[in-house]
Amino acid sequence: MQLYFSPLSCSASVRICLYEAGVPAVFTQVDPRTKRTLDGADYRQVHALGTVPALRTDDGEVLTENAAILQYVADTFPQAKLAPEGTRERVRLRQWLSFVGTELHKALFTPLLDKAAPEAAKAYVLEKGASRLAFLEAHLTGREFLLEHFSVADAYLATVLNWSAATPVKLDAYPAVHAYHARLLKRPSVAKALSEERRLYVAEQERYARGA
Ligand SMILES: N[C@@H](CCC(=O)N[C@@H](CS)C(=O)NCC(=O)O)C(=O)O
Repeated sequence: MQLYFSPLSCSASVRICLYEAGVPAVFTQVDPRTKRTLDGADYRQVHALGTVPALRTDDGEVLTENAAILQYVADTFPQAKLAPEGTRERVRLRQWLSFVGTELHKALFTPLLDKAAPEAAKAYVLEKGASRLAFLEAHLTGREFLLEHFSVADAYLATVLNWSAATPVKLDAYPAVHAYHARLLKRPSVAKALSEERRLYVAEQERYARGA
C-alpha cells in the first residue's frame, strides 16, 4: 500500500489510520506547489487533479478522495475497528465524514489557508463556519468521539482541527471541540503521525525558503 501525501494536509488522517491498523505502507511525499514527488516524478500521472491523498492499493489500483480512502482502510483492516458495523452506524460514519470534508475542510479551512483567497472570502467563510463549529460543539458535548468509538472520521476531524492554529478559527470558543481536539492529539497514532509530518512540513518550508 502506498500513500501519496503532503505534510500536515488532510492526507495525515490516512497516515493516522494506517498507524491505528499497524500496517506497513510506503509514504510518498508530494510537493503541493510543483505537484511532484520528492524524487521528481510527476504526481499528476498518479492523480490528474494533483491533490492528496491518493492511495495505491496492493493490487495497483489508485484510490482518491479522502473519505473514500479512509473507508477503504477501515474495511481492509477490520481488526483495527476504525468503522462501526451495521447499516445505520455506517450511515452515521458517512454523515460525519461528509460533514468534516465539506463543511469544515473545504468550505471553512481551505479558503482560510489559501494565501490567494480574498480577505472578503475569508471573512465570509469564517462567519458561515461559526454555525458549523457550534453544531459540532453541540454534538461533542459529553462525547469522547464523533461516534461511539474512535473511527476514521475522528482521524479526519483531528487533522482538520489541527489547521485552526494557522487560521483565525479560535477553537477555545468551542470548549467541547477544544477538549476533543486536545484529547485526540494525545492519542498515540495521532501524536506520531502529526509529529512526523510536522518535521516534514518544516523541511518543506525550508526548501521553499531556499528557493529549491
Ligand atoms: N476532494 C479531495 C480534496 C483533497 C484536498 O483538498 N487536498 C489538499 C490537501 S488537504 C490538496 O491536495 N491541495 C492541493 C491543491 O488543491 O492543489 C479529497 O477529499 O480528498
